[in-house]
Amino acid sequence: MLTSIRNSSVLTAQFRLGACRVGNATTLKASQLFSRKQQRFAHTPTRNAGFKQLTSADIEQFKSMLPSETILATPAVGGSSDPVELEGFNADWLNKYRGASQLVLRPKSTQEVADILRYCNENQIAVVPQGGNTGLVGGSVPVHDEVVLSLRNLNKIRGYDEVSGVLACDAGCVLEELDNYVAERGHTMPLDLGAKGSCHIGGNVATNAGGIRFLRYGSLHGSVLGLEVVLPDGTILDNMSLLRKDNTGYDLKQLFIGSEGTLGVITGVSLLTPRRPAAVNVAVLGVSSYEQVQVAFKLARQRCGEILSAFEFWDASCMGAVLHHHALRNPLSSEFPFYVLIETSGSNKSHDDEKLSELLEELMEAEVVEDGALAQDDSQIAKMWTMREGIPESLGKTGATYKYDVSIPIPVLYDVVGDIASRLEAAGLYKQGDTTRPVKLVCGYGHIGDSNLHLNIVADKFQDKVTDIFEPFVYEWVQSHRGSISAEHGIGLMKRDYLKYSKSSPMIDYMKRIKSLFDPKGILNPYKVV
Ligand code: FAD
Ligand code: 2HG
Ligand code: ZN
Repeated sequence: MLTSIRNSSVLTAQFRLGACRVGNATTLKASQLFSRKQQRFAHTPTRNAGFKQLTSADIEQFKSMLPSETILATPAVGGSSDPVELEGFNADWLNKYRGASQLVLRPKSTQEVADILRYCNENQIAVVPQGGNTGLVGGSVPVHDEVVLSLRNLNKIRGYDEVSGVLACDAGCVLEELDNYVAERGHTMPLDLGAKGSCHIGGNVATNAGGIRFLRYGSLHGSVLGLEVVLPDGTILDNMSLLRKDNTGYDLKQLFIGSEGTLGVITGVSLLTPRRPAAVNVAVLGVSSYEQVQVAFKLARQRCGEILSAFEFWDASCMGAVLHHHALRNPLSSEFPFYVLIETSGSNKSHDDEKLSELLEELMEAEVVEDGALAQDDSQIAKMWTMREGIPESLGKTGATYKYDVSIPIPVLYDVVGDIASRLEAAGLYKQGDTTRPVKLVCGYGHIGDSNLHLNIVADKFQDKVTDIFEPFVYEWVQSHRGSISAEHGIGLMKRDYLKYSKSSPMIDYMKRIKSLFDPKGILNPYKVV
C-alpha cells in the first residue's frame, strides 16, 4: 500500500472546503468584459479601404434573407439594436482584442449562411465567423467593422450511429453538450478543453483545438470524418462523410481544419467518438524540479502507456493563482515548484488501479515525486482537473494575461519561462513577488505529453512597452529550438506577423495562394493568419 500518497479521507476533508468547477467561459467574459479598457496595439492593421461600409440598404437585404430576431444591427447602419448588445461579439475572451462591428448575423441554417456569404462576396463586405468566442489569438472578433457571422443558432445534432460512434452535427453545437449527448450512449468526444462549456465544435475544428485528451485521441485531423463548409461565394461544399476510410483524391476537409475561418464557414461536422472509458483515475503529484517532471513523464509512459490519457503540468505560480481564485485547497502536504496531473483511462478498473499504484509507488521510492494525492471518486477527479483547467481563468482574474502557446522539445520546454522572466527583470518591469511592478507573474503550464507549453505573463494591463520585451524574442527563441509558435491556439491576429518563425516563405506563399483560391476577394476573416 502506498503510504505517501495521501489517502481518501485526508483528500476529502481538504476538498470539502469549497472546490468548484471551472467557470463557463461565457460567464467569466460577461463579468469581466468591460472591467478593463482594451488597448489598441501598435501593430493593429489598418482597415482595408476596399471593403464596403454597411448602409441601411444592406441591412434591408439581410432582413430579406433572415428572420429578424437573428439580426443585431445598430443605428449606425440603419438598425435599431442597442450597441451594448453587440459588445460581447466585438470583444474576445481575454478582453485584449476589440472590434467595432455594427452588425451581427446569427443564421439558423446552412442555406442562410450561404445567402449571407454570397451577398457579402458580391458586395465586398468583410465577415468574421464566430463560434463560442473563446479563441485566444484575436481570431474570432472583428478588427474593424467586419460583419460578425455567429454560428450559435446552428446547433442541432444531425445523427448518431451507436455502433460506429460517428456523430454528425451542426457547427454551432457546444462541445460540452455534445459530450453529454454521446456520454449517454457510452461514448466520449475525442477532445476536451477548459472552454468546453462555451466553445463550439465548429470553432474547435476551425482552430484544430488540442486540449487535454490529445495525448490519447490525437488531432482533429484524425477524428474529423467530414465537414460541410460554405465558401465565401456561397457554394456549399458537402463533404459530410461518415466514413473512416475514403481515399477518393485530395482530402479537402483537412484544409479547413485549423484554417481559423479564413477559407470557409464550417456549418456541419462529422467525427468519430471513441468508447467512453469505464475506469478513470487521476492523481496530482508534487515535484521539485522540471527535470523530475520529465523523469515522471518518461516513467508514466513506460509503466502506463496504454492507459495514460493525460499528463499535464503547471508551476507554483499557476497553483497559487488557481488555489486563490477557485477556493481550492492544495491536496498535497506542502507547496512544490511543479505539479503534475496524471490521468489513466481504461476498461478494467482493478487493472488500471494496480498499474497506476505501481507507477506512483515507483515515483515516490525513486524520489522523483515528493508527495501525491490520488482521487478517490468522481468529485475528487473533477476538483483535481479544476486545478489544471482553472488556470487560464484564474490568471485572467489576476490581471491582463499575455499568452504564448508553443511547442518546444520537452527537455528545454520550461527554459523559456525563466528567460522571459530574466528579460522582464532586466527591464525593471518584473520582480518575483513584487506586485507593484507592471508584470505580476511569469508562469508556465501545459500539455507536457504533447510538448506543449503555455507561457503566460500576467500584467496590470496590455501595453506595447511590455509586449516589446518578449516579442519577437519568444518567437525567435522557439524558432531556434525548431519549435512551433502555435501548438494549439492558432495564429489569428496575434501571430499573423510572426508566422515566418514557424513556416518558410515558400510555405507561406502557398498558404496565400490557397487563401486566394477559396476567397479571391479576401472577405473572410481579413487581417488574420496570412
Ligand atoms: P471562436 O473563438 O469563436 O473562433 C476561433 C476561430 O475559429 C476564429 O478565427 C473564428 O473565425 C473561427 N471559427 C469559429 N467558428 C467557425 C466556423 N464555424 N467556421 C469557420 N471558422 C470558425 N484551445 C486548445 O486548443 N486547447 C485547449 O486546451 C484550450 N483551452 C482553453 C481554455 C480556456 C479557458 C479558453 C478560454 C480557451 C481555450 N482554448 C483552448 C482556446 C479555444 O477555446 C479553442 O481554440 C476553441 O477551439 C475555440 O472555439 P470557439 O467556438 O470558441 O471558436
Ligand atoms: C489550456 O491548456 C488552454 O488550459 C489555455 O490551452 C492555455 O490560456 C492558456 O494559455
Ligand atoms: Zn492548452
